[in-house]
Amino acid sequence: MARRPPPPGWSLPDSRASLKYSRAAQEMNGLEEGVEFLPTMNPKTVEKRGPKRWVVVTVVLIAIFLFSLLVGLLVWHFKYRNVPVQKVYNGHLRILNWNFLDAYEDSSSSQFAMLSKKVKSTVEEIYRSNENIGPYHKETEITAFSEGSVIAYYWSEFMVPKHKAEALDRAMANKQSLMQMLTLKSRNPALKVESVVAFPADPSIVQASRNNSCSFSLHAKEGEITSFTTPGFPNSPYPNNARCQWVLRADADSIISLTFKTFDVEPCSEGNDYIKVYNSLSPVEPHALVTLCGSYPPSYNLTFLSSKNVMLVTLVTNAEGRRPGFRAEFFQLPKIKSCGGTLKGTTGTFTTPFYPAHYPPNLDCTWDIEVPSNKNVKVRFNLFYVLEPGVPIATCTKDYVEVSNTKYCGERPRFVVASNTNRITVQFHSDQSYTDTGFSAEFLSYDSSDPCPGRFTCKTGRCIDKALRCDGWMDCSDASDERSCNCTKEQFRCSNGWCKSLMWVCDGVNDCGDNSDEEQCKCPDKNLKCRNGKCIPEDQKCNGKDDCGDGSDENDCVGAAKAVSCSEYTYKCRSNVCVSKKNPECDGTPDCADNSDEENCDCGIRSYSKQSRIVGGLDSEVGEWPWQVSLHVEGQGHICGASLVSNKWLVSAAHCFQDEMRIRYSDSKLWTAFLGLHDQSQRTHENIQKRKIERIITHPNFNDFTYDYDIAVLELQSPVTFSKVVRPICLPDPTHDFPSGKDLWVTGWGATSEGGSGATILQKAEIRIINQTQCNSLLANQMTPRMMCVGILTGGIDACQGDSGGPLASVETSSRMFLAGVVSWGDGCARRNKPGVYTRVTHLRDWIKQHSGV
Ligand code: 4AZ
Repeated sequence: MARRPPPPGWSLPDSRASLKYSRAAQEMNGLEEGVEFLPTMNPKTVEKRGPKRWVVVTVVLIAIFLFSLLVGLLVWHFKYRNVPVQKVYNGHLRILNWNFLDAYEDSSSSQFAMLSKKVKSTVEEIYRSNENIGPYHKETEITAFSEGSVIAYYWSEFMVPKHKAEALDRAMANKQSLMQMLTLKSRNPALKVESVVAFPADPSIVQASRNNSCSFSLHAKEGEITSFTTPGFPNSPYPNNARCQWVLRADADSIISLTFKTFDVEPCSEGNDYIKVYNSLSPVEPHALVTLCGSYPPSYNLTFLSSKNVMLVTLVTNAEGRRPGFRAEFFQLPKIKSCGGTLKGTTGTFTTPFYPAHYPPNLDCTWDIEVPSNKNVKVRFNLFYVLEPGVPIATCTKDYVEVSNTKYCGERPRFVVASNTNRITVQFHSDQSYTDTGFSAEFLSYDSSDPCPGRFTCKTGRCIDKALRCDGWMDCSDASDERSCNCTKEQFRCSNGWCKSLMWVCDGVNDCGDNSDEEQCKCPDKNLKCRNGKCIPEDQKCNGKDDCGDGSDENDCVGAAKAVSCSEYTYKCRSNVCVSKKNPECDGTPDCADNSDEENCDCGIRSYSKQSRIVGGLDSEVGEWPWQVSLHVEGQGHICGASLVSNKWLVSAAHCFQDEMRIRYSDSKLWTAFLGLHDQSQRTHENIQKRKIERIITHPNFNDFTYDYDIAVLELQSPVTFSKVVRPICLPDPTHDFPSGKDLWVTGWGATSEGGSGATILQKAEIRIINQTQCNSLLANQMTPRMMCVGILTGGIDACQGDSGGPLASVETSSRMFLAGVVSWGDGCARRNKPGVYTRVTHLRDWIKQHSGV
């Protein structure tokens, strides 16, 4: 750290300091000289004539010290302790002896002015009567009224010395004391008020409410949908440094349903723009329903309900980063009188009110479920989203579902709660803030002696196929199907007692969970395992020499990528220099001296930031996979998938273009590519770009018996325009490593079950790369180096007929997506131990480049 020069007047413990000191010493010598002139015969007289020298010095020093202390204290008191701070509170109170008039909705009406004056003086009276509040009150403004009898909303501004701020906070937070003040002090109140509450608020709201240029008030019309947008939407972005608010109202005894139809604000991050919806006309945290930021695809459910006839939407923006904003719609609904009820029968379904919209706040529902008396009952929650920000799922202190004395909250995968009688009660509680999608559940009756006839009963109550017991896969969510198992000859016993297929041993994937299936295949201590399995001493890694023989010890070196000798696994820059870093393409860091690894990187980015979850299974969101192409044949509709890799070129599977008896699929004129498509039943949407195919180039080595070299490139007749829903995926370098165990995404409109029909909405599934050797043994040695196995070996998730040609996408660093594979073939679909087979793009990368130039 650099040293600052001392300020003028400072003394240093150096020669200058000693000079100063000696001058003082000289002065003292002067005093001593004077003493020398006094008569010395009577020493007492000499003493009486003045205090001793040290007494004088001490007194002077003490005086200086006390004076400085006093000055310091005064400065501290006036400058710091007493410095006034601004405090703002938002509050509301209920007026009991008043009737609501429609004119109260209009803040410029005389009726509004009259009632606000009264409320203001009542609020001021409350404040005056408290010594911790009254002296600091500066201003109160009534912002709105709503029904009930009349609820008044206001903000109050205070200027309070710093040391009194905490006392003010405490006094304002004390509901009882605010009320007491009113009842005790006000002898003849014109307004009978109750429920006076106030919460600390952002001082900028005072500024915003004074300048109401971005303040809107809307009342729902019976049977009509009202829409509103951020200023300028969709033609221009919303303003910077804005505080906007929309007051939404409905008729008395109604509630509001609000839906954001389009939503695109700054990405979520501290200090960035956000939108908040309140179940009140007061923007206070305890009544916040949701805070929204980032962008949402139009298909995402952004519907929120109020508990009363008011709602407030606020927009807070910062100094930079303007986005389009939102378009929202709202309408009124009758207030729900009750929810829940009695459900009888052997089976049935029930959901939280308005599911899958966010349930309303302040709600309690009870379902009393009863099945025939000779049966027991269980409840299966198929979808469960009861999450409040910041609430631990262990406590469920806010919104929750209660069944058999256990509270459930948060986001939970499908779960079952069973009763050992024929009755069960499900209670749902939502508090006044933050709501979620809720749940969708079913109840089922079962035989108490045999809860899962012919099947295995998990400890959770779920029934699974008996064959799934001790098969090495966790099928019960509590793993009860894999406990107390005797491993078979084909299985390996993990250290934690699980039995796993012998095939999974030493495959580079921690299948046991405790890594015991991989431990024994490790290289000796201080050795490194090469990709080809060879063990080499650790110090040979990144030494610039290919010690493994496959270059894998030189292709992932820490620090700046250094130039190394080229091998099968090292990335080659355009200058033909090879660098040591693994997968350096488009990772945001220039690794080649000529920057060639960061060129042509406008690819692999999705327009919609992926939200934390997908409601309703495996449907994709609009714009989630902007490189996905649907290839149609005239008169037949969707036949295959493909991936957009530039504005003119697609990558697909060669087998899609093989002629059949009556149809010449190799004829490019037959095909039409749909880009930006989401729903096969809506192919005329303005976002969709439709192109004819100019030419189809299939790999000359494609073998239609083995499906080796299953790749094709297709040229579009005219280029597409990149948009939110049309964008290319990145093509990986031939040296790009997609390791076994990595999770990838496959997408398509193919069949949703083996032999079933195709999907209407683009589907997505997350699947895992499977070790090539294992895969070869699972698929009867049909694998070639141009193929890779990707799937979930428990079955149930896979590509299927109609997905062929489509992308297998991998999220790489810098969150770009790369085309790892092309859907090619499989032994049926989603069968256990039968993963899907994909064309390995890295092995055919040079061929793609050669024919498409991409
Ligand atoms: C097909 O027929 C197909 N399970 C594609 C992928 C898979 C199976 C069949 C993988 O297009």
